[in-house]
Amino acid sequence: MYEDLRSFIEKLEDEGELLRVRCEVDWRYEVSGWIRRCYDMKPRGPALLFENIKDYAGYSLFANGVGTYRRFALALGMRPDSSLRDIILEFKRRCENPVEPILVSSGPCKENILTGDKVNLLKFPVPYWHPRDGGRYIGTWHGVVSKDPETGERNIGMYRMMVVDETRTCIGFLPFSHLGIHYAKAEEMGKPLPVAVTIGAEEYVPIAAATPFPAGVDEYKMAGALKKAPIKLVKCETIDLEVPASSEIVLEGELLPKERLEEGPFGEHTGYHGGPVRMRPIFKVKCITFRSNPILRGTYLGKPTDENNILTQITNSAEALRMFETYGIKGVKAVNCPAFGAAWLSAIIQMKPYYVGHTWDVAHTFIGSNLGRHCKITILVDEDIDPFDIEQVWWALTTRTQGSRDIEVLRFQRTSRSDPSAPRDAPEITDKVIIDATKKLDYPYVPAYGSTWAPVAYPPEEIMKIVELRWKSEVEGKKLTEEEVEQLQQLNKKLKELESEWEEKRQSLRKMSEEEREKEKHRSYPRRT
Ligand SMILES: Cc1cc2nc3c(=O)[nH]c(=O)nc-3n(C[C@H](O)[C@H](O)[C@H](O)COP(=O)(O)O)c2cc1C
Ligand SMILES: [Mn+2]
Repeated sequence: MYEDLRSFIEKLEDEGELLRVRCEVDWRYEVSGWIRRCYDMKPRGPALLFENIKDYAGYSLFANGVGTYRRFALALGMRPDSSLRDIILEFKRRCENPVEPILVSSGPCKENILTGDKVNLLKFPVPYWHPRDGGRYIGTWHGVVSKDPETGERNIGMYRMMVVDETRTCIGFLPFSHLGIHYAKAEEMGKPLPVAVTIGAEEYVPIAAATPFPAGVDEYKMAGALKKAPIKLVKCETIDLEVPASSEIVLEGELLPKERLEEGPFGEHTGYHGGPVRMRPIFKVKCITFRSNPILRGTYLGKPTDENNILTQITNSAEALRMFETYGIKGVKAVNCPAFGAAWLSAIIQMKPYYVGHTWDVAHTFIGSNLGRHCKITILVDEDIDPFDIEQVWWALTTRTQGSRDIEVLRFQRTSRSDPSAPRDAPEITDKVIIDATKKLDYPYVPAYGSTWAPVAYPPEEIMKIVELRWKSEVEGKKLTEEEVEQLQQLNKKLKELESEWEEKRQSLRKMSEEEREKEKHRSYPRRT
């Protein structure tokens, strides 16, 4: 497990997953161009360490660290070829065992300390990500730390931060985010809210900060769960908050009550400059601490599939499973929030429906949760459909749904303003669609099928096993082992037994009464008289 961002970068380099960009790159839009090129490569390109950013000698910028499933697996210390499904399941399993952080006396993040008029956010190579952005965004892959002013509960969230000037940023948190709740309470008390920002800590921290854990959960504990070891924290210099000792850069300050400034637009997670300029709370920075030769961790957000979409696909799919378990909703087998659909905006839920209406219960629970807050399209599929294989999902959509019965449109649901299709006069409101693409349980039971739904046309298991063995011997020209020869004999024997069963089914299916025959004749070739 990695103690800091630098050891993860080294690991990526060992694995051939890192590109050191040594030529001079402009922080105006060009950094984004390099990252974009890596997103668009097939297969997706490497993580990037920019070592020579124009005007910023001695500073570097790291991006696209977990922009592929391979690198996300490496970040978790898993085998790089782990499947997406396994990464999600491992993520979920780890989250079941939170690990308390520990407080240490000092750490690399204290190597340099700036206070008073030395504070300058533009000391760091903060990119201008898109020409249409409202400013330079220093916070794109980080953790914003705050405490509930009433209860003292700690929260770390990832909310975009636009530099206003040397000592101020806007923070783009939504009102239902946990920072939003802390801030609302502080503002009611008329008090500033102390806030610290950690940039470039070990990747578990920003990953946990971006995961929609329930309110009241300390994300440092969850980062520890992902790390399988405690996150080492140090006290801030000027406020009563703790930050990871390994952070490359730490900003300390406060969110001012009642004051707002223009923030945005920004190239957003939906893939658009979807939202307008917003009036956002102001973060006044009083102190900056940083490692020598700091690495600014950032990410480029834009048209899917960006690094943030990959992250959100994993975090939200895993958290959805935990949420269903916590609520005691049975039957859910897997959840996939596809990265290429901007992760937050759609979900495919694989389940085994036990009763008529079960699918709707599951979908409504998801949409009503913090995870489904932006989810516009929720698709429910059966156990035999792999939710990670969009071809299979498409087949279920085309063959297991009837538009008028299986598609429900919920109107006036909450969302963020980043979706350009939202109504112009009410952009926080969206329609949400549920598509039940499961085999319906309320169809008449067909004894010959043994089910309410048409059987899938696919050769029996035994036949496929026989073909597998014969393929080996006949096509690949390999000699079967004694065990395999024996297996083949057993399979052929089983087939003989099955044949009588199949014949019986065939007969019962084909048996028609005289009345049914007449009816069916007319149905196939209608006659007027
Ligand atoms: C790259 C990135 C940028 C994000 N930007 C924002 C943002 O600007 N505002 C916001 O409310 N959520 C944003 N999110 C989503 C939040 O990080 C996520 O909902 C998280 O759960 C918030 O923490 P909280 O649940 O403790 O409030 C972003 C996520 C990622 C990965
Ligand atoms: Mn939280």
